[in-house]
Amino acid sequence: MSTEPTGERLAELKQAFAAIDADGDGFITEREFGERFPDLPAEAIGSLNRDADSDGDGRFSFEEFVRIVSVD
Ligand SMILES: [Ca+2]
Ligand SMILES: [Ca+2]
Repeated sequence: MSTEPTGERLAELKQAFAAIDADGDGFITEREFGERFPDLPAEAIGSLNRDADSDGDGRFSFEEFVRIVSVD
C-alpha cells in the first residue's frame, strides 16, 4: 500500500496542513492541533503524537501529517 498522495489530494493536504499550522513555520505543534480541534481530547492528540511523530521532535512535519491522515 502506498501512502504517497499525489496531485489534488496532495494540494488538499497542504491546505489542511497550512490551516492548522497557525504560525506558518511548517510544523504543527500539539498546541496548534488543540487550537484547531478544541473538541479533540488531549489524550487523542497525545496518542497521535506518539504514533505519528516518527522523528520524536514533538511536532508534526508535513510528511508526518500526511502519514496521520493517510492511515485508515
Ligand atoms: Ca506551527
Ligand atoms: Ca516530528
